[in-house]
Amino acid sequence: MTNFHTRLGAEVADALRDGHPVVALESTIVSHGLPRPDNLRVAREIEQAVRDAGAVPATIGMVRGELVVGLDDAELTRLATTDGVSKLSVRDLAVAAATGADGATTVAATSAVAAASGIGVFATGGLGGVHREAAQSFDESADLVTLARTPITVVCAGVKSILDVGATLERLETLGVGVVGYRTRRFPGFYLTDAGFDLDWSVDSPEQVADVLAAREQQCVHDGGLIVANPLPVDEQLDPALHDRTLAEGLALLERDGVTGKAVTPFLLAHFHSATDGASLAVNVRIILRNADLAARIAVAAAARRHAA
Ligand code: PSU
Ligand code: MN
Repeated sequence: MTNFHTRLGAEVADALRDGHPVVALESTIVSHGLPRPDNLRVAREIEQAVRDAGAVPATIGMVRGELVVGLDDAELTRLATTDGVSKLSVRDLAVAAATGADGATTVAATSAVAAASGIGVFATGGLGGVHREAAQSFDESADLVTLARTPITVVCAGVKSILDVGATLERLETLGVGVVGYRTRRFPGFYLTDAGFDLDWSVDSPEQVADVLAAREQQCVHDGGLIVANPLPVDEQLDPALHDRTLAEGLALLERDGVTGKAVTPFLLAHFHSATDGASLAVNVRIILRNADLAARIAVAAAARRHAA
């Protein structure tokens, strides 16, 4: 009989047992969000950024039906370089396992698997959210509802600027997902430093985020997710004029080609990467590396707090 239990990578298993800091990383960014061949190099750099800040990386994905927390380099390479890797949200995990699929986990699936494995901090680029035209298409990422019921801290540069950011913030409020800016009271727009919306809260240090997590745990009231929104410095963002032009083109192409559902996000990201001659790719990589570093420092602060308690 096939065993469908999640497998922890050896290093991740040791770290979790010993209470050392661990940071979850998603694989959809690698398989569907970044172009080959850069994607594999970047996947390794993200893991290195986590290590450099003192935590153990746990990239999550599915290999031949086995759900793995802490992919090894061969497994990471497989998801980054082979065709036919599925984009897996939470609802897909069991079906993909039973059918022996290779799959990459989205923010939603990565959050759920990480939390179920005892990992509290997760780094990604930008969250999914409410798509433009969602009033007609109903296209809202499962990232939002999953974060409403999953106790995980997600470090990200806001939600992808291809989305309806205002509507996404409203949905996060309704769903009870915490949102704090990291050293800012403006919500970042992924490629852009500022998406044009105020935030109620900002935190100043990894230690302060660790305090938030401890408070939440001790209060036992809110068991949903916390978004730590970490904006790019203004001089590192994508040129806003180039951004707006590229987005308008991408949205027109989406309509022309009739792209819908889970293909929308990868389609728009790929359009950005090709239409900006790699400028958006460089920005995307910067975003992820910065978030991996901050997430690791939060995990380190949270582990130190637990040990002191
Ligand atoms: N952020 C990135 N690149 C990505 C994604 C996020 O910088 O590729 C992925 C994440 O896995 C996220 C998914 O969960 O896009 C959202 O897809 P959808 O809109 O179909 O839910
Ligand atoms: Mn969608």
